[in-house]
Amino acid sequence: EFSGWAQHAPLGSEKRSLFPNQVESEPLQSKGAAAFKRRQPPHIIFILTDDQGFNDIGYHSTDIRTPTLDKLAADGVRLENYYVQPLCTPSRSQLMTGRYQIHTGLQHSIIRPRQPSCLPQGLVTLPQRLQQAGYSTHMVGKWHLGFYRRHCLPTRRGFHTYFGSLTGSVDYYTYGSCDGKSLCGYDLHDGESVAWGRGGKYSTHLYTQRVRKILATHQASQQPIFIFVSLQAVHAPLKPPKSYIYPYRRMANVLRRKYAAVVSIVDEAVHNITYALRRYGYYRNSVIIYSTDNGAQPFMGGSNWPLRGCKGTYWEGGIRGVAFVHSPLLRHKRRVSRALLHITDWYPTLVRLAGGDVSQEQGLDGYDIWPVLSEDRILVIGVMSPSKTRSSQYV
Ligand SMILES: [Ca+2]
Repeated sequence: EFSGWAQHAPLGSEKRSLFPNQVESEPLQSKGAAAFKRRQPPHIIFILTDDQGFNDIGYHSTDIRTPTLDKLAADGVRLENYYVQPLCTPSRSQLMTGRYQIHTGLQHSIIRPRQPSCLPQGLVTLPQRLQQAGYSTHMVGKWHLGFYRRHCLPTRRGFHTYFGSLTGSVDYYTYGSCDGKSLCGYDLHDGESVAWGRGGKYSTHLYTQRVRKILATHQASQQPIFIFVSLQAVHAPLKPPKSYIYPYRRMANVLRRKYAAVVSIVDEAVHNITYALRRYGYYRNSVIIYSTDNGAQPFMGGSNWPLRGCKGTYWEGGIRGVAFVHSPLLRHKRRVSRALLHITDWYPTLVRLAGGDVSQEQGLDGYDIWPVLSEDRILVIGVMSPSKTRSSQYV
């Protein structure tokens, strides 16, 4: 049963639509329980970039241009006090489970290609919960949560389909991935098979093409969809096509020039994804979340200015992430949120939006922040009681 937004709607407000942005096309029925007409939960598009720094998005930066991201953020809610982990694997494990990395066992560093480790089997994942809620779930891009056994693969951890790379620092064209200099391999996978012969195309373009295909073939009105677009951009090795570097040709720092081009390609990708969302009938009932996985590496052209530190550190530059939410379903849009938010919050938030219930889940670290995002409410977290039950309320 869908209870996501309705739960936070003011009581006795039949005169005001629960879903103000959709009232024109689909008016709610006027009497009694019928007013709470059950609707399809929203389509969820989660775009995660890799190593994008605080200063690496148009609305923060003076040298990088991201008109699409800027507009989506301006029309949605910009998250200016949002935290992630300083590295890929810990951050991604938190996103998938709603738990701090100390609880996923992935607190140390990234999972290296030869390391027999992965996201623990016993932890339920966000896409598994969304599948339970009736979603069609898809992942495109970088996994980096281990693959040493088949049960570690994205398709065994809640995704109906998967297309992407299982490791990090993969080449954007050849999909070659190395663990030191002694061991290299081809890392582009479709489902549980190696996607031989699919390389050669720049990954952000290849992944966008896949997302577009998923959106074009799925029936938006029949079933809610969750797509985790986990771009390998803007992580090194930076090899953007030359045409994207040209607009930044006057930038003195050559690394930064390439980096800016890689960010611009992400901007274009998000433009194409949102265009497809509109074209294929998803947009009006969608939630788009954009987030980095950790701070930038300045030695690779990224910038976390004005924050101190970088990727791999617990300074603000390593863990304060760029992020925003864009959705026609947000009640209070076009604003900047300075609420203290965390990457573990997406799990309970999205499960609730999907109509699921997290109240019985033990050990969750994240909180449902939809009322914070949508209605600008404040989440007050209580002191843990001796029974370790968590208390929280929205004011
Ligand atoms: Ca990363």
